[in-house]
Amino acid sequence: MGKRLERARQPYGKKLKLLHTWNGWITAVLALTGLLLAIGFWRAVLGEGRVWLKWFHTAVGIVSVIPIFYYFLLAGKHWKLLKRKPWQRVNVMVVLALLLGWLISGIFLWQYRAAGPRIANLALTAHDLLTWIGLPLILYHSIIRARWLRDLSRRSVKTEPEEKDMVYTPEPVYTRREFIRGAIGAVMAIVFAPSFLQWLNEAGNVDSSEAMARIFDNDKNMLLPPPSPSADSVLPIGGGAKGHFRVYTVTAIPSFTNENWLFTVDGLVEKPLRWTWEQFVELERSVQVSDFHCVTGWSVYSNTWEGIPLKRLLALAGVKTEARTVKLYSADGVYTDELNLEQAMMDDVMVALLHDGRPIPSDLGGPARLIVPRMYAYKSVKWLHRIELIPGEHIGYWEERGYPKDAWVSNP
Ligand SMILES: Nc1nc2c(c(=O)[nH]1)N[C@H]1C(S)=C(S)[C@@H](COP(=O)(O)O)O[C@H]1N2
Ligand SMILES: [Mo]
Repeated sequence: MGKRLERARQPYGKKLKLLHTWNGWITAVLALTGLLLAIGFWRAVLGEGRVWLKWFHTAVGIVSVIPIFYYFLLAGKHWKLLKRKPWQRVNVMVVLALLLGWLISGIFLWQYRAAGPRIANLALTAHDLLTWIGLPLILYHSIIRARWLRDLSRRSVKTEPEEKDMVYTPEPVYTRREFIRGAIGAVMAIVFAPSFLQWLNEAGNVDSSEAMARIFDNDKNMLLPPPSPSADSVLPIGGGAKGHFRVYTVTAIPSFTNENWLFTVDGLVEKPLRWTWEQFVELERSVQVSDFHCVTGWSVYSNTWEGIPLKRLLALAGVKTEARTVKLYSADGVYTDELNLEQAMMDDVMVALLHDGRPIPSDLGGPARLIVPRMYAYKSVKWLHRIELIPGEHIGYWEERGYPKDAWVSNP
């Protein structure tokens, strides 16, 4: 009887151990890459590498379905072995719930277009929340796990009968191991708390004036005179933006002065145009309210943008009939994107100078950035300084690196 049980349990113990090792490594890779993607500091360091890291993170996430699936299969059997260890049961439950939560929210983030921005926003919030809460728990779990897994594999090669094997040996109330666990928990809290607070701040619908005051500190531009907001912008008519911009860039954040900033419209136009900052702020501006969606799952709603509609600039320059594409250049010297003429003529495509009544700061693409409300934000070129009309096609920076050429937000 004992022999048979032993034989039956041995492969199971081995399998579970192997699964744990695999799952541990996969979770570690996902956690590491996920943290690099989520923390603004690392995003800035990564630049272009961010998008490759995102694909890698997504691919590993998809592969992780296999061990998670097996985990659930084995969890049932495993359950009996933990009969007298309620905390380890809780532990296993929490880990399974976390893995499932990450998996489901991750699938929505991966399929962000089908999901639409609202669901992608929720999925990103859940994914981040699970990370900030779950990662410390998972690390804590891996310490406990190491212990019972050791016990388990020892048990499965023992020859004693099961009853004796399962005897519960009480431990001192406060063991050295528990002390170590507690200490590690405290260190984790210290490491994660600042990031968690930052995330809370970004995810919450921060009061816009406060948010802008904070963002305003990030303005390294020194362009004079500042654009003075119109009455609609000061209000602002959108009621203040809801959400928080995550700063994206593929270069160091550029900054400008009146000396090194110029805005040009050239290529296939009747009349090439060129403005200094002093001239550019004199152009007539409009105000519009629109939402802003990034493909990574975050949005900022009800932005009041003030700027010059792109179609007005194109009309001033006079587009030649051979022109097919409007190529957009960032003054960072690297980032470009494009719109076809029909898209560029949409009323709400704007070269924006102000957001909620304040000059757009340098980290968010100021002094002038494009806004294409009906498309994902990778079309909204930051530090826009040149518009060229070209006869052929152009493939934008992110499109060249795997983003879809069709950037329409289908169900905002
Ligand atoms: N020059 C430049 N423009 C850019 C990008 C960039 O990296 N460089 N990122 C794009 C992407 S993917 C998004 S989501 C938005 C982000 O705008 P924000 O950094 O102001 O939040 O800018 C877009 N425009
Ligand atoms: Mo984006």
